[in-house]
Amino acid sequence: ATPVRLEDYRPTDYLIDTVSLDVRLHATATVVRAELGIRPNPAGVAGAALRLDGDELELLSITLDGLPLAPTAYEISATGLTVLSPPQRPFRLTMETRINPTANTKLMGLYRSSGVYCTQCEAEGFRRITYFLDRPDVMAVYTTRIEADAAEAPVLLGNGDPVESGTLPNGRHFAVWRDPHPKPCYLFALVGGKLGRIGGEFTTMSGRKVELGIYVEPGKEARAGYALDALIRSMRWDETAFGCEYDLDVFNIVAVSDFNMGAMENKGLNIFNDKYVLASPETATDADYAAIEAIIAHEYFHNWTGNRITCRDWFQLCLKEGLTVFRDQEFSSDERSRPVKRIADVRTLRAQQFAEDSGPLAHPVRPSAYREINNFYTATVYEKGAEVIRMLKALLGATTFKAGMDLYLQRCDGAAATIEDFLACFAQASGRDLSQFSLWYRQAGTPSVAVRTAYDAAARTLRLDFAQSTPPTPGQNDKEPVVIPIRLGVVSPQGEVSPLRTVTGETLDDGLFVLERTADSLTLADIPPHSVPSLLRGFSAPVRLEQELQPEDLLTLFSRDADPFNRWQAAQRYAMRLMVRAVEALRSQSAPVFDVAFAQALGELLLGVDDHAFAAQVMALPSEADVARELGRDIDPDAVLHARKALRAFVGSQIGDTLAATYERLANKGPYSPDAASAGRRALRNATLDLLAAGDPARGIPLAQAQFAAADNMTDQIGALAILAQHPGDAREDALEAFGARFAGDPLVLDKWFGLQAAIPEAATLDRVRRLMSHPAFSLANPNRARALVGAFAMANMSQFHRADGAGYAFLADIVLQLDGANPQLAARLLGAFRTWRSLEHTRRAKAETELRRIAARPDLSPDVSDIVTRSLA
Ligand code: B3K
Ligand code: ZN
Repeated sequence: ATPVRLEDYRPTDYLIDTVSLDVRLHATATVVRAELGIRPNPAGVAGAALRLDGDELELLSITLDGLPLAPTAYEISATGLTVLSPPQRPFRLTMETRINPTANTKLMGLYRSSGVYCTQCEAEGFRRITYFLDRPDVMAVYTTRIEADAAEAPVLLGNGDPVESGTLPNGRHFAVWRDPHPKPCYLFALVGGKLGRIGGEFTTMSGRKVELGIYVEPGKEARAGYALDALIRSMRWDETAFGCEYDLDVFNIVAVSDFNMGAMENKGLNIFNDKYVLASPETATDADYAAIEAIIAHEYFHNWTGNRITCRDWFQLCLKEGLTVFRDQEFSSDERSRPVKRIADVRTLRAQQFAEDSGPLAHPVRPSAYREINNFYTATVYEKGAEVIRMLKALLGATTFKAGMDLYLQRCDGAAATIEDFLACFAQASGRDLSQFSLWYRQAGTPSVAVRTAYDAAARTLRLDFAQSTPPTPGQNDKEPVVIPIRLGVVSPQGEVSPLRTVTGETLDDGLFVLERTADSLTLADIPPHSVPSLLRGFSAPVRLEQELQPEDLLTLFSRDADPFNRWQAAQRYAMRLMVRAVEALRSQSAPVFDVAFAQALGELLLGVDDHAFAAQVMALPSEADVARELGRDIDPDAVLHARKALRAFVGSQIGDTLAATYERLANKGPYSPDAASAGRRALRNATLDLLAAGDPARGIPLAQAQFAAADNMTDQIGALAILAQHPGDAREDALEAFGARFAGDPLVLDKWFGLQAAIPEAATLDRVRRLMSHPAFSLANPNRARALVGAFAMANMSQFHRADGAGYAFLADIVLQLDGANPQLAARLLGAFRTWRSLEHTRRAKAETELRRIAARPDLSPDVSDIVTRSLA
C-alpha cells in the first residue's frame, strides 16, 4: 500500500451535513439504510466525482433525491463506491447496505460481543457500516433509528438524546436517537442487546440535568458503581479545572467483553472494554480501580478535546489524544497523590514510549506518513503527546497555559483542527514564538541531556554545562535542538538552596532553566560546599538525563531532595547502577557485588515512612526492561534477569527484619476501600513482602501463603499469588490451582491468572503458556484473553520471550499469523513485542530476524501486520 502523507492533505470535494440512519439489527444480515445530505464543498474541486469509502459492504439499493441511480452512474470496488457525476447542488443520497455483524471478527464497524450488538468506528470503521466520506473533517448531524427483536435486544442506544421509541409487529421494537452536535463519523456508535443498567444524575454548572447510565452484562450491575462514581467526579472536575461543561441530556457508557482497546469516546455513548468498567473488591485490584477512574475520565474528557474539537485528519491524532491523556493525568493527580501519579506515569512513559522511540517503530508525536492509521495509537502519540502539553504548561506558566486553553476551547469549538491551530492559541495567549517548540511534534527520538558540573569552592559558584542531542530515527538522521524545560534545585547540606540565583544576578523563577541550544550553561551563585544539583525535577521533559552522580550524591538526593520525583529517581538510579554492574559481572562469569548502603537507605525509608504509595514506588526496583534500555545494546536478557533477582535477594536479606516489621505494621484494619491512601498502604505492604520473600523465601513464602488464603480483596490476593509465582514449588502450584478454580467463571479475573503465569521467568513457562491456550476459558479470538496470556508472555516476560533458542519468537510469530486473518489490529499489537529486537545480543537478534522475515514472507498479510513487520525490519 502507498502511504498516506500529511503534506498531501486537501479538503474533500463534497461535504455531508446530515446523516439519517435506519439500522435493522439482525445477527447475520443487518440492513442499514443511510440517507446522506450532501453538497459540493466550496473548498473542493467543482464537478469532481464523489468517492465514498466502503469495506465489506453489500449494496442493496441506491437513490439520489429519491430516484434510483442508474448502474452506469456509479462504480463499486472493494474499497468504496463512486458516484461519477454528482449534482453540483445539495442533494440526498440514500443507500441500503447489508452487513454481517456475527462474521465481523475484526471488531471494527458493527459486531456482536457476547450477543450484544455494538460498534467501533475509530479510526476507519464507519465505512464498514455504510458508504461514507470516512475522514474526520467531514462533520454531520446524525439521527439514528435502531430496530431490533425486542427479546434479543431490549436495550437500544445511540448518540445524543433519545427522541422516540416504540413497539412494532412481530416482536420487534425501535428507538430513535438524535445528536445535535455535528461530528465526524468515527464518533458514531450504536448498541443493542440485553444489558443491565445502573443510573445516576449530574447537574452541570449551568444547571442542565444529565441522566447518566452505565450498561453492563445483566447481573454485574453492582460492579459498575465505581465507574459511575468516577464519571461524576470527572464531570465535576472538568468544569472546575477546564471550564468544560457537558452538552447533552444523557450520557451513557456500555461495557462489552470483546474490544480491541480500552474504550471509545463516541458522542454521548462511550463504549468500554468491560475490564475498565467492572470492579468489586473481590475481583479488581487497586490498580484496576485507578485505571477505571483514569479511563472513564479520559473518554469523558474527549467530549471537549476530541469531539467538540476534533482532528482535521489522522495525522493530528495527538491533538486529541496527547491533550486528553494530559487531562486525565491531571485529574488522577488531583484525586490521588500528585507525586505518586507522576512517578507511575513516568514509569509507563519510559517502559512504553522510550522503548518505542529507540527502535524501528519510532515516529514523531505527529507522524508525517502512515500506511495503517490503527498502528499509530501508540505510546508516542498518547504518552509523549501528553508530555509535550506538560512542557508547554511548564514553559508558559499555569496562568498563561490556562489562557491558551480557554482560547483553544472557544476558538476551535465545532472545528476539525490541527496542531498548528492549537499552538496558535498558546502563541497568542503568551505572545511567544512557539516554532522551535513545535519540533516536539515533528521530530522523533528521545533527546539526551548530558550535564557536567563544576564547583568553585572559592567563589561558591556551581557551573552546570548542558548539552543536548537526539539520536537518529527512521527517516530522520539529523536532529535539531529542541526546547527543554529543566526544572532544578540544589540540595545543600543545610537544605534546599532557595531562591536560586545566577552569577549575573538573575533569579530562576520556579527553578526553571530552559535549554534551547545544543549546548548551554548556567552558573549559580552562593552555593554551599557539598551541594548536589537536583535536575529535571518532576521529570520536567521527556528526555534521558546523563548526569554523573556518585553513590553519596544519590543518597543525599534520596534522603533530602525536596522534589519527591527526584527522591524516587535517585533510588532508581542507584539500583540501576548496581544492576548494570551486576550484569557485567554475570556476563564475565563472576559474582555480582552489591552495596549495603543502598539496602540500608531503603530500610531507613521504611522506618520513617509516611507516604506509603511513594515508598512502594521506591521499593519497586527498575524492571528488567528498564535495565535493558539502560544498557541499550548487546542485551543478554538472562543476565539482566539474574542481576535483578540478585539485587532483590540482596536487599531482602539485608533489611529482612525491617521488611517483616513493616509488613506487620501495615496489616489491614477494617473493610476494603479503594481510596488512594488505603491502596498505597496495600501497595507498600505487598512490596515489602515481595522483597522479603526474594531475600528469605523460608520467611516470606509462608506469609504470602497466609495472605493468599485470608485475603478479602483482589489486591492482596493477587499480590500474594504474584510473590508465590516467583518461587517454583508446591506452594505456587497449589495457589495457582486454587485461584483458577475459585474464579473459573470470571474471565476478567482469569486474565490476571493467565498473565501472572505467562510472566514467570522460567524456561518451563513457554510450555505452560501453550497449555493454558487450551484452557476452557481461553480464546484467542477475545482480545482481553489474548493480551492477558500471549501479550503478557511477549511483553512482560523479557527473559522467556527472548529465549536464547528463539522458541519464544517462533511462538509469537505463529500466533500473529494465526490471528491476522481474524483480527489484524490485535495481531499487529502483539507483533509490536519485537520492537526491541535489534538491541539484543547477536544470537537472539538473528533468531528474531528469522521470525520477522517468516512473517514478512507470508502472502496476504493485513495492512496492519504488514506495516509493523516492514518497519521492524527496515
Ligand atoms: N480514541 C480511542 C482509541 C481508538 C483506537 C482505534 N484503533 C480511545 C481513546 O483514546 O480514548
Ligand atoms: Zn483518547
